Amino acid sequence: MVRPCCLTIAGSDSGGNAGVQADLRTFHAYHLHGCTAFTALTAQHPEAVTAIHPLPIDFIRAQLEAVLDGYHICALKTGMLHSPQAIETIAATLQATPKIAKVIDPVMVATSGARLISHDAIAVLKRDLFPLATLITPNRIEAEILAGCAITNETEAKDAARALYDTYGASVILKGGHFDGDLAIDLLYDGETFTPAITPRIPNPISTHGTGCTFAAALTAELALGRTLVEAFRGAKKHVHTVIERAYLVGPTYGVLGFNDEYAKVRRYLPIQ
Ligand code: PXL
Repeated sequence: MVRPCCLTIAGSDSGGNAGVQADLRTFHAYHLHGCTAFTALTAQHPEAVTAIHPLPIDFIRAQLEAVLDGYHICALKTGMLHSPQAIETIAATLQATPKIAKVIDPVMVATSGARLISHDAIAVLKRDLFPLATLITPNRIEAEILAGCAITNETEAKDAARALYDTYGASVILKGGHFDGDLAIDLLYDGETFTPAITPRIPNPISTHGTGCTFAAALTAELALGRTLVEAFRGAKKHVHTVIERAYLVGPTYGVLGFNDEYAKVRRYLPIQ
């Protein structure tokens, strides 16, 4: 039996909280193998990104070509994509992979406030990559930039999700982690139905750095396991809640998201098509 694999196309976080490091940890929590295509290396800890080293475009392409052929990749995610040229190359390569579910996490700004994508790259993200997406996962700030409108309440959140779906034909999960309040409310729109997923906000968590990457990676793992969008949404939301709850210290003040092995027991691998 060949098991499904996941692929992450994203940046490296030297602190091991976010980026490819968070993605691989998440795939492993689901007992899935993860392939990687690094777009950039970052030097950082939870409070600052101190350097960014974009990888050569040819090398990004080479990584993708190396893994897309021989591994049974059922779902992929993208994270920090950085430059317009990187996005163009990734989109051109992914054109030929219609069977792979694609979670596009439009990463723009790190938790510390550092910009992880250039201004002109956002236009290319919309033009080239969003049309290939199964699912787009902006947080509120990213959704405001992408949809070009303010999101301050549920009606505006629904309008933005609908506008993104109508423009790009991809389902949208609008993450509510950046709203104030006692509840962390995320909203899935699949073109027909709005599905909320709600968890209580965890007070004073030891760490939340990397939750966006972890959520998108959990969605990718769930889709690789053949789950529906709604199942994947609920599963990934629960996963993120649990890893925040289980966050632990890895330095005097820095923490990292914890482990959630719950899904490891559930093995529902699909046969190769
Ligand atoms: O959380 C977004 C993100 C994605 N990818 C990398 C990052 C960050 C945030 O810091 O460093 C590499």
